[in-house]
Amino acid sequence: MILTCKTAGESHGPCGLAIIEGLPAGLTLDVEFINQELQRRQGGYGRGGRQAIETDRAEFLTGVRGGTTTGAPLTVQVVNKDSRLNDADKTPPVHRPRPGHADLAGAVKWQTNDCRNTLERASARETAARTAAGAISRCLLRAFDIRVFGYVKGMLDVVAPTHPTREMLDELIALREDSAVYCPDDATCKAIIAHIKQAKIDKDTVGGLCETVVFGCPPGLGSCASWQEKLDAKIAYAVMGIQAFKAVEIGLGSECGKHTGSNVHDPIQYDASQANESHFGFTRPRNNAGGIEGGMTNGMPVVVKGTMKPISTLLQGMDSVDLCTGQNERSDYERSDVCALPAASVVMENVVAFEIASAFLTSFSGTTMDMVRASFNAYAKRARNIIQS
Ligand code: EPS
Repeated sequence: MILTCKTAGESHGPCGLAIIEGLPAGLTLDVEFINQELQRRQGGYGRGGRQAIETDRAEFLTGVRGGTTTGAPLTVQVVNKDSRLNDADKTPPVHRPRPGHADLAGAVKWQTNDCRNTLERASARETAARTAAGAISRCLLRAFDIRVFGYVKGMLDVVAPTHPTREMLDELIALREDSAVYCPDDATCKAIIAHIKQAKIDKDTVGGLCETVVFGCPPGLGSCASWQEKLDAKIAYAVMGIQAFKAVEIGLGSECGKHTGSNVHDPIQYDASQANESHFGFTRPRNNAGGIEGGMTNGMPVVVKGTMKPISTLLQGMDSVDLCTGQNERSDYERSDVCALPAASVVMENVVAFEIASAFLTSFSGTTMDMVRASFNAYAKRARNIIQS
């Protein structure tokens, strides 16, 4: 069965839910880790008042018994403390759509001049459920030594000179934990904080750039056999599905078009002494492909960049139209964040992880973790014998 996730819930409804299908039985969930990811998603400099109200925790409603998956559909719930959707006084109608938000298109789509229903579902609050689902999938990845690292890479005129490696991973995680904006590079971190402060003063907002790197994927996850199975396409779909993301790049990304083939493609090397590594001995001196060729992992780290636009709720408002009168008005303001880029880096890390886990279980399927492991081990053994030395 293919690993899938559906989410439900409104920003100010009772809860967010993720329903995950396709996890094998016998996967032990690290609930502390899952909750840590939820907590990180709530944080980061630039957040607004909502996060002081919420304490996001994963509550397992179905598919888990004694901390271990049963193989049945898993439902995880994240409760909203600021639940007031059915109190009309506390969730007033929104008639002046915010440029950049789903407000206007949703009002037309659902044939109403009140943007409330649209914004409640379009809200980035939904990413709490998706982060929980991603963190759950990472419990599976970690059982196969696949590690995922996400961080804030840049904003406006600054880009961190950070290029994560497996060897640096623990140090990078520690640096990221020390950073108010989840950026392991101190100078970039300071510049980003200054930008967020200025945006707040200007009653404006800022977005930026996130990067996620996945270490330890065996070659062959995803497939070139059909375009729907291409892992880069699936990752792009998932990352573009994060609220406010406007661009996704794998490896060199759009820079590819600025260089010739010999400078873009990564030479192939083989080292039999490294056949027991996750890449089975196939290495590259560089990683412009971002670890994916032909829609499949090639044994190098998977490197994904995502760009988030500035939050569309501006304290200063923007030119808009009142949907009741048709008159030009400033857009409505709802309590919001000046910048949710650090949170978005956590969401991105976890949605990328989910796609990797899905591709992994497609290659190595099994109803139990033991069967998945046996399938993976058999594959790894054969892959190590491709070159008969
Ligand atoms: C959001 C508006 C704010 C954000 C929210 C996304 O919520 P509120 O209107 O309740 O202050 O805080 O993000 C979250 C609640 C979250 O947990 O990430 C929006 O309009 O998208």
